[in-house]
Amino acid sequence: MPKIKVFFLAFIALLILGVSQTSADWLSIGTNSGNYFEVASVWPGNLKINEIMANPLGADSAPMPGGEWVEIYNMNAADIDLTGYSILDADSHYISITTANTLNASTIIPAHGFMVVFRNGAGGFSLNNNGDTVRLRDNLGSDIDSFTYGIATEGLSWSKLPDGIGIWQNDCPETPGTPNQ
Ligand SMILES: [Ca+2]
Ligand SMILES: [Ca+2]
Repeated sequence: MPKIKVFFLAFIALLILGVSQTSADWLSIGTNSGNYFEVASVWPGNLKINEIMANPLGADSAPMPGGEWVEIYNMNAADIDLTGYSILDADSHYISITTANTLNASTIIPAHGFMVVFRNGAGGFSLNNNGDTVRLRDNLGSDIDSFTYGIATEGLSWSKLPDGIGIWQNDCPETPGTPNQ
């Protein structure tokens, strides 16, 4: 067999091994489906800051369900546990995502679903009403999404339209835990 052919076959073999290795890595992330393409869509980058209530009616530091909050949208086809994730403001003050400050008292964000994280009276963390940066940090300390907004009108949201993939718009009706409008 000519050398070039041997190298070519070796290359193809490596390619196949590489693909199956990648497939195994995705599978190790874990979903209830063996479908490669569905599994491959599960990654933290598919978690998006989706709506920001920086200037709520009433006190901005009020306990939930009042006060400031941030909605996250999960573009993955699988539930993800956000234990250890946090929301940060421009000053790097942060709130950790726990069962005590989420809308449904759960750290699990459903597949193609929402999670609302409330400031819930937290001290240092605050979303300025005349502009701020919101960041979503994962459990390994990496910022996986961020958005810098401008003026926040009282009682109205900064929202991504459509959810997850859309353009940010201000002065939207608040829709905590439901599709943006
Ligand atoms: Ca505020
Ligand atoms: Ca919403």
